[in-house]
Amino acid sequence: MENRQITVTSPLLPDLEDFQQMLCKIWNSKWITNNGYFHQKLEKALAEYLKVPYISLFTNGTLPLITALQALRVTGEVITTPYSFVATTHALWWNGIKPVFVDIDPDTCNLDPAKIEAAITPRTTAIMPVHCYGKPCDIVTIQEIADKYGLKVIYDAAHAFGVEVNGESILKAGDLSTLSFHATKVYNTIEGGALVMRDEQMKKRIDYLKNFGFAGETEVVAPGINSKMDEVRAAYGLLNLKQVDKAIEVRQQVAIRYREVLRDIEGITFFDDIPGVRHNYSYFPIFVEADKYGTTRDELYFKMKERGVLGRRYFYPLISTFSSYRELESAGENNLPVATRLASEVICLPMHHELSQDDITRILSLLVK
Ligand code: T4K
Repeated sequence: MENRQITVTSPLLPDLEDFQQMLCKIWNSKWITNNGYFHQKLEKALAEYLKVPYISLFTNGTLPLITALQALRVTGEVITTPYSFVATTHALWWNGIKPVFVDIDPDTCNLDPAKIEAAITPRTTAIMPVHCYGKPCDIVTIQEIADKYGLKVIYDAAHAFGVEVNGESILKAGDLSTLSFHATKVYNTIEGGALVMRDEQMKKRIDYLKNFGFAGETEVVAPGINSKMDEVRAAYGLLNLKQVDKAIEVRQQVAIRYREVLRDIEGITFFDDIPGVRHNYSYFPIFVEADKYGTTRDELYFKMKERGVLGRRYFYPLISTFSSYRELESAGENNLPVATRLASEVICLPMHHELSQDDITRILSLLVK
C-alpha cells in the first residue's frame, strides 16, 4: 500500500525561475516594501481579475478583518457565525467588540439570515458573515436586514477568491470584504490578504490605516497599524495570478470525481454547485451522518489519517466553544444547533491542484463501504 501522505491542500507555487527573475528585479531596485512597484501592480491586476473597483493588499487575512472594523468604526455588538476559522471572531475581540453568535443554514453552512433579526439589540452595529468554503451568503437578505436596522456588513471572504454570482463578484457585497492569501488558500502569496472596497475614499482610509495612519511624511490621521504586503510576496502573487484559473479548473475536476462516487454512499452528504455561481472549489466538505453511514465522523477521520489521507475537520470545534468565547450567552449549544451538528459531521477532503487520479481513487476507497 502506498504510504505517501495526501494533505488537505498543497500550495500553488510559481515557477522558481520566474520567481528568481522577479527577485532580481526587486534586489536591483532596492525597494522591498511600502507600496512598491509590485505592490501597486498586484493591486491593479487583482482588481481586474476579481472584477472589483478597489482593493488594498495586506500582509495576511486577519489584519484586514481587524482593520475593516476600525475603518467602519464598528463598536458594541456584532452578529457573526460560530462556524468559521477563529480569526473571524478574534478580529472582533481585538476591537473590543462583543461577538453575538447566530446559527447557520444547513444548506450553505453560512449565517442563517432568518435568525439574524432575533439577535439584534440596541448595541448591534454590524453583521460579519463568512462565505464559508467559498459558498456565497444570502447577500440580498443580509443587506435588507442591515438597511432596516442601519447596520454595517463586513464579509469575511477569506474563502471566496474569484467567486461570482451571475457574473458579479461576491466581493462587492456589503460595506467591505476581506480576503486571505494564505498558503492554504486557492490563491496564495505565502501569507497575505486584502480588503475590497467600493469607493476611492474608503481605499484611501484603508491605505492609511494599514500604514500606521500616515497621510504623507509628517501627518498621522488615524491610529493605524502596520499590515502592508511586501514586494517579494506581491511579485510572487503576480506570478500565481497567472496560473490560478488552471488550478481552479483542476480542483473542479476533483470535485466532479468526488461527487460521482459519493452520491451513492448512504450517510455522506456534500454540496453541489449552485447554478449561476462561479465556484472556486476551495474546500470539499463532506458530512458524515453516523446512524446512516454506520461509522462516526471521527472514526472515519482517524481511519483516513492512519492511511495517510489527511482531511481536516474545518470547522470543528466551533469558535463559540473556545475558552475565550464559551461564556457568551449566544455561545450555548441550544442557540446553535445546526452549527453544532455540522461541526460534528464535517470532514474536508483533500482538495488541490496536484491531486492525481490515483490519489482521488485512494481517498474515495476509504469512504466507500
Ligand atoms: N477567515 C477565515 C474564514 C479563514 O479561514 C482564515 C484562515 C482567516 C480568516 C485568516 O486568514 P489568515 O490570517 O490565515 O490569512 C489554516 C490556515 O493557516 C488559515 O489561513 C486558514 N484560514 C485555516 C482554515 O486553515 P491550519 O492550522 O489548518 O493550517 P495547517 O498549517 O495545518 O495546514 C493545512 C495543510 O496545508 C497542511 O497539512 C499541509 C498544507 N500546507 C500548509 C502550509 C502552511 C502546505 O502544504 N504548505 C504550507 O506551507 O490553518
